[in-house]
Amino acid sequence: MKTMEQTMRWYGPNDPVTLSDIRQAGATGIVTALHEIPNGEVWTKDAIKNRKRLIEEAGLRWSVAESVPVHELIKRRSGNFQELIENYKLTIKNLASEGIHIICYNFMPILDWIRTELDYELPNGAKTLNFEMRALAAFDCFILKREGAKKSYPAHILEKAEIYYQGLTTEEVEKLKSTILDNLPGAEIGYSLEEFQDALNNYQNIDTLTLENNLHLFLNEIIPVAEENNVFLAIHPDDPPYPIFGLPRIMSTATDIKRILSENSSPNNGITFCTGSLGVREDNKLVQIIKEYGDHIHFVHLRSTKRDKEGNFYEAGHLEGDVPMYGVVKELLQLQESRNKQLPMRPDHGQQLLHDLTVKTNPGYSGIGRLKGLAELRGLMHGILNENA
Ligand code: DNO
Repeated sequence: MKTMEQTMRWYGPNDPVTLSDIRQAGATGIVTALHEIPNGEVWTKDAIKNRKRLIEEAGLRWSVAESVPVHELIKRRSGNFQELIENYKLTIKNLASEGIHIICYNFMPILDWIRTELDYELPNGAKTLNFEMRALAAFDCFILKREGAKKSYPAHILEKAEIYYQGLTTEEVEKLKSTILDNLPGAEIGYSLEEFQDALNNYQNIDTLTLENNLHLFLNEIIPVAEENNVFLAIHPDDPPYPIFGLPRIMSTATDIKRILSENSSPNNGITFCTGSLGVREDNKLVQIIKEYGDHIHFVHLRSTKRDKEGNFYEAGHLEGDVPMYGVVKELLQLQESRNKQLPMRPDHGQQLLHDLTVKTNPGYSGIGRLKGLAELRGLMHGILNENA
C-alpha cells in the first residue's frame, strides 16, 4: 500500500505561500487554477503550459485543476450559457493536453464556500475559520434585508441574530459583509450588497429540481469530452452543506451524491470527497460514503470541523473535531489499493499558527497551519500503512 498523493493548493504567483514553501511542507503535487482568467473564459493551452512550467521548475507536479469555475449563466441555463459550456469543454481538452486529468468544480449558486468569521481565536491562541448561524441570519435579515429571510431561520436563531446584530459596530457590520460576500478565495467573484441581491433575484425561479436538472444537462455535455480526454470530473460538496439565503443546494448529502452519479453514469463523473464540507452534517456518514461511492472519488480534501446542533461549526485541527479521520484515511488507502494510481489528497485549509498570525495569507490557506495539517495526515497514513509491520 502507498500513501495518497500529497498535494497542496497554491493560488498562483501572487500567493504569499510559495511553491518552495509547499515543497518544504512535503507535498509533491500542486492543486491550482488560472485564477486570473475570468469565469467562463477558455484556459488556453499556452496559459496552462506556462503555469505548469512554474510548478515543474519548483520540483512539483500540477496534479489537479481546482476549480474550473462553472459560470453562473451555466448554472441558471440563461443568456449565452451554451457558448460558455463550449468554452468549458475546450478548457477540459486543453488541460488534458497538458497532462492535467482531474478537474474540481462546484455547482453552488452565486457564492462558493462561506464563513462568517476568519479569525476565530481558539484557547491556545491559534485562529481559525468559523461559521455561526446567528451571524449568517443577522447578515441576511438585518443587513441584506432579503425578502422573506426571517422565514429561513428558527425563532431561537432569529432571536440570537437580533441581539448579535445590535451589538455590532459599523466596522463590524462592514467586516461581516465582506467576510460573506467578498473574502474567500477560490470563487473568483466578490459582490457588493446590491450585486448580491441582484444575483439572488436571478434565482427566483430556480428551485432545487431545476438546479439539479441544470447540473445534469451540463454534465450531459461535458462528460463525453472528459471521457474522450481521460479527464476525471470531481464535483465539490456544498459548503456549508445546507441551504442558505433561500438558494437551492444540490450536493450536500449522500443522497445527492447518489443522484448525481446515477443520473450521469460514467467513471469520469465523480466527486471531490471533502470531509470538512460533508462532515458538518451528522447524517453524512463519511466512511460509508467512501465504501459506497469510492469508485467515483477522484480527489480528496481532508479537514475536520467541530459542529453543534444548530448548524454552527469551526474548523478544528485535522485530527480533531467531528471527522473520524482515522477511519476515513484507512478506507481511502484501501480504496486506492484497488486502483493503479495514487489518489490526490490535500490538507484542506489550516489554522493560523505561529508565523501565520503575523502575515496576510488567503483565508484558510496559511503556510504553517497547512504544513501541520499535512504532517499530521502524513503521519496518520504512515501509521496505517505500517500497522502490521
Ligand atoms: C475552499 C474550497 C472551495 C473549493 C470549490 C471547488 O476552500 O474547498 O473553494 O475549491 O468549491 O469548486
